[in-house]
Amino acid sequence: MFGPQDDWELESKPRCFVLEDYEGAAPRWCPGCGDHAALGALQRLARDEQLVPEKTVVVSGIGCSSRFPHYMKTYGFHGLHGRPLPVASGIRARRPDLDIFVVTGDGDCCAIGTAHWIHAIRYNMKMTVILLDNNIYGLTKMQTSPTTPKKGRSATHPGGAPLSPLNPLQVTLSIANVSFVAQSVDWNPPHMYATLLAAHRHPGLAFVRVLQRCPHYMPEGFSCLQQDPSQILMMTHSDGIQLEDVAARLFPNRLEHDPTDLRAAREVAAREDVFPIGLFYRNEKAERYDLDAASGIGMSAAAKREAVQSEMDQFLI
Ligand SMILES: Cc1ncc(C[n+]2csc(CCOP(=O)(O)OP(=O)(O)O)c2C)c(N)n1
Ligand code: SF4
Ligand SMILES: [Mg+2]
Repeated sequence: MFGPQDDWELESKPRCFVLEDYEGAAPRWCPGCGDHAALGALQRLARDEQLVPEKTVVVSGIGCSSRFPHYMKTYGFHGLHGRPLPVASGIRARRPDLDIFVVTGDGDCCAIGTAHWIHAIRYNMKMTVILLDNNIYGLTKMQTSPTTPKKGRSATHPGGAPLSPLNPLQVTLSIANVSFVAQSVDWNPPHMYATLLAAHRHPGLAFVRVLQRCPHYMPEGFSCLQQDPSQILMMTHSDGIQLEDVAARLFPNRLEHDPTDLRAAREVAAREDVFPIGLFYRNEKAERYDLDAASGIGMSAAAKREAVQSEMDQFLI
């Protein structure tokens, strides 16, 4: 006899995801590029949080760092330069069930994408935003970016960048309704992982800047920080980024910082004598535009169509 029988039952087995379930195409970044470490951290996070691959989406703009979606075996959107945040916001507005990660670069986010960055922070829709900041435009071969240090040489400023850099942390912490800001470094995977995990669990837009090495165009980029870890100031707090002792001891220079204190967060972010890492600020009660969008305006699709039609009828000639 053919066809389904009445007594058939479909039992779906619980799924268990392993690292390979998140591994997409083989990365084509240069050897030693910090993007490799960030990719590994995100894949481990996905595995440890058991994110369902078909319910996870990685959105990016354009740049070396923005190649991320190709290397994650999840849904992805490798979009337009500077526009990952509006794309991710659109996805979030209609799909509250998805885990959304945005990967962007210092050019993508802090130059061409600046307006979107500011408004996305204020809208505070749930997503994890990872800014891979290598202080340069990598993909287009070494132009000055907004975060290139003053006097740093580049293809556009061979004599050295004439202006002081923009500080993405200070900018983000000054935007209305900001709800989560943290910083980490690609060369300490446990810290980067713990930071991304805290970001992913945050109920709102979590902004994480990762200092990312670009050995191809910025070979000395962050070498002073790697050689002398005392130049890094690790923020600690019982509500901050939790790190095991074995990883934490690499950062002897510490500061107890309460992540609910926005004014103190801004002061730490402005420091130029050290590079602060850890959680600057977290406010789980900040307003969220995606919750508003999900509840809609209380009208059915048919009622909306009718209302639009009656508005349009006013212009009939
Ligand atoms: C509208 C538009 N303008 C310019 C470009 C050229 N462009 C592509 S990537 C890029 C800079 C990328 O720098 P960043 O975001 O720092 O990424 P990285 O390569 O350093 O990871 C630029 C200017 C483009 N693709 N589209
Ligand atoms: S150019 Fe720099 S940022 Fe781009 S892949 Fe190579 S090392 Fe990474
Ligand atoms: Mg860059």
